[in-house]
Amino acid sequence: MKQVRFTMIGGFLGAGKTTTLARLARTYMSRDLRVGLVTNDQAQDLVDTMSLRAQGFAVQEVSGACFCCKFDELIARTADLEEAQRPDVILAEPVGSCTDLVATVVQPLKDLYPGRFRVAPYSVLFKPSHGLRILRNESAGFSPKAAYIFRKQLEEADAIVINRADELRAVDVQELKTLLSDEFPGTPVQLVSAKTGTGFDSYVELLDQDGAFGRKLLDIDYDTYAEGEAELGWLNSSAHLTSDTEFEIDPLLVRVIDRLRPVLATLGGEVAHLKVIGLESGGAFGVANLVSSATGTELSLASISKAREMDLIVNARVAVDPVVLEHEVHMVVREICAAHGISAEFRQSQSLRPGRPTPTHRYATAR
Ligand SMILES: Nc1nc2c(ncn2[C@@H]2O[C@H](COP(=O)(O)OP(=O)(O)OP(=O)(O)O)[C@@H](O)[C@H]2O)c(=O)[nH]1
Ligand SMILES: [Mg+2]
Repeated sequence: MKQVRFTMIGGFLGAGKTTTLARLARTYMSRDLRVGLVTNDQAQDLVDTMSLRAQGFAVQEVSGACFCCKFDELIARTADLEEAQRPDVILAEPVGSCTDLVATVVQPLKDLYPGRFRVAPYSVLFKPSHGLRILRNESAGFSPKAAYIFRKQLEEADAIVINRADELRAVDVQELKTLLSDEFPGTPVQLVSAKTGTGFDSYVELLDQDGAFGRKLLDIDYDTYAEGEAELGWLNSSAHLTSDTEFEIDPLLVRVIDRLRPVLATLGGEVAHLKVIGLESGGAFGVANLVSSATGTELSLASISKAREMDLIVNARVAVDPVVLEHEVHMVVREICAAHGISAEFRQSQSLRPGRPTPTHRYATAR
């Protein structure tokens, strides 16, 4: 097997990892490189996998736990990609509530598979909506334990990549750069927009570097980490929608998020990321997102299509009881569908709080 560049892109829930993976994949493909992607989640029915596949990429997924706890499955899924796609580059997206990835994924990859993978610098995307408040030591809507995870993710990064340059004011960028260099001195900070591509030339250059990367091992308290993760209610639900008359896909997706926003606000649970994909049998698809309680609904990928039959998948990561989350999501989807003469049949639903991470490997010293 040829040696594959393994590039993992970290960052908190909703930071822009999937958008970044898609942009990087297109960049590498335009250089005639073959690319495979690996997604990861605590449960099945991943919006990210479906959205990336619908965009035409070769994607494998590890579901049921994070890469660190399912390391062997990560290796098996990359082997599937290697066999089928012969990729030059594998881009991997870990779960956004996961940290300690250098000790549990990067180091084992380097140590156990030196001939198979050439591991890229580990970059972590910075999510401004929650991150600015966390770095200012203000409440971001989560408990201090979730903020602890957010900080640990940045601490182990070879480079911190501030995302959403298209939205940030110059004054916020300046403040963020100051806060980041005070708290993580010596860590390079870049500014990008995964949406527009701003800053990606330098980002790709950074990811192409080889050297003493992936060596920042954390001193981390797994109790705090586990409790911070378990604060989040996790829901992956899929429904099949049918209607006698055609309905527009995109407004329906936006309506689901718009309606859930006040419902979740009433419950007092901060939204980490709420995403919904509509997949029509002919291949049309759209994605709508909400990345915090303080921001607005985004139609990140528009289908500009109508459907009579469609799969609707909701992935929600919100600081509320997962049973309540499931109930509210199902109610909202049913209500909206009923109002438009659409019948909605829920086929699969998993609601949970992430369990305590028990990594397959954990390196205490860097190789
Ligand atoms: N304005 C703007 N929006 C962005 C940018 N990058 C990502 N987004 C939006 O942010 C939302 C979340 O992006 P994703 O790429 O799904 O984030 P993620 O980190 O993969 O999220 P999880 O997989 O849930 O952890 C989507 O609505 C994206 O369109 C950006 O640079 N600018
Ligand atoms: Mg994602």
